[in-house]
Amino acid sequence: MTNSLEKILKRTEWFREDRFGMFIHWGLYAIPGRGEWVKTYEKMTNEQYHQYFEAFNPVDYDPKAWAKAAKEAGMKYVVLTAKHHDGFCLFDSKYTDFKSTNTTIKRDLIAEYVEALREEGLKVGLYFSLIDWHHPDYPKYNDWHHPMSGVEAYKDEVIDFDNYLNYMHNQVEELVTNYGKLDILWFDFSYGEMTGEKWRAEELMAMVRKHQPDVVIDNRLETSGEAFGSIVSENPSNYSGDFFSPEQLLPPEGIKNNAGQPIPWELCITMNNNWGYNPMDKVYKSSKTLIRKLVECVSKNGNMLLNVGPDAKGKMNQESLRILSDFHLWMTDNQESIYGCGMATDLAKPEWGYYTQNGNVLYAHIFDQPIGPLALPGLDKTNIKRASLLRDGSEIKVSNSWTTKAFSDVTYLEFGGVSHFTYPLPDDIDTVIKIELRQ
Ligand code: FHN
Repeated sequence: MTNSLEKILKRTEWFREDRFGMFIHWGLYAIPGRGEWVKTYEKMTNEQYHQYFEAFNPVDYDPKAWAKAAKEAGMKYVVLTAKHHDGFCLFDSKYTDFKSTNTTIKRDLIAEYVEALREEGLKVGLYFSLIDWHHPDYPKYNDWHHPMSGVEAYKDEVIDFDNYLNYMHNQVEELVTNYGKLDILWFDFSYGEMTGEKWRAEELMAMVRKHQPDVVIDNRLETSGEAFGSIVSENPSNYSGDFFSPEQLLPPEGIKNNAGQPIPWELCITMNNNWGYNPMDKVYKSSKTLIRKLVECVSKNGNMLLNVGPDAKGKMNQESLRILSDFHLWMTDNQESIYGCGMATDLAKPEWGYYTQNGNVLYAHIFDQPIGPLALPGLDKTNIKRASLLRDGSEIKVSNSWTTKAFSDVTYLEFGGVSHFTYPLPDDIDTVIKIELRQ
């Protein structure tokens, strides 16, 4: 088995078309409601954390509703935490009792989730934590992420890490064999010496590729959101992953490998500041900000994976649903400027917003209100076949205003009947002009 940019681009063809997905962080940590790292932040033992296993009974769990919400918002794929760092499995693993089928709800929540996604025609993604704070053979005392890090009782503990890796590999094999075709496998995360072959990543990837040859994988068998890994090298490893996965930070420009070739990447981002449910975290980004970040990602040849953290009952909260509804409104009018689009490689970023492009069609995403006509620096007006407001198809004229005469080498567009008048942008979030080019 070998890897290459060619194979990466082939696997990610649909991924680079779809551009927009939903991340879902959900598990026992929704009960304390203080984020998915609560076990570590509050240094809970397995016994102390077990109270949430006992209490877990998401009576409102309805993956069909989740799938509909994602589809309505214009998302094309969903990635759900099958197991997060706390080690609790939303799936019926035969290798542990710490799973949803042993709780009050007694259901394989992943089985229902993958079925619901497929019913809505959405691509199926599973997140799987390489880290496991529940398993007895995972490092504790010297591991700076573990809840029992630095706890004297674990200082001289002897663990069998290979036994943990067998457990971890076996669970990955359950996920890649028991739930049908998977489109994304989102491993999380490598750190310090815990990377690559420390996970027996070659063996893991050989198994994954045997069962799911086309599944798209992130780069976190080698790193986490803070570094590229070998995906940018001339010879990506077999476990380089198929996309770079920056987290809560938008790359300043598109991502390229060391040979200057664009590589796939996906920004994962929260709506507030927590991945897992946290009702006290009311700091939600505006829909306007999040929609504009999706545009920015696509303008830089990237995807955006927008997170929702459902509550202990299994419901998405009102703040999240409101943002998804705003995405629905904007994507309904403008999805053509997102799906299948990427960077406008022949044009510099305009001062008023961003370009996205798909073949001979350029999309001007106008964030800032122009005064009078809008300048399109670098765009040859003779190359414009037609310009229109994407959402309703109405004509947008190439300007012939007297105010633009001094800049005759610059292409301007005008929005209203009087060419030098200033008209309010039709869409305060992002006014999208479709510009059909002659070549
Ligand atoms: O530790 C996790 C965190 O809880 C969350 O799952 C994010 C999502 O990308 N990944 C890790 C932090 O990088």
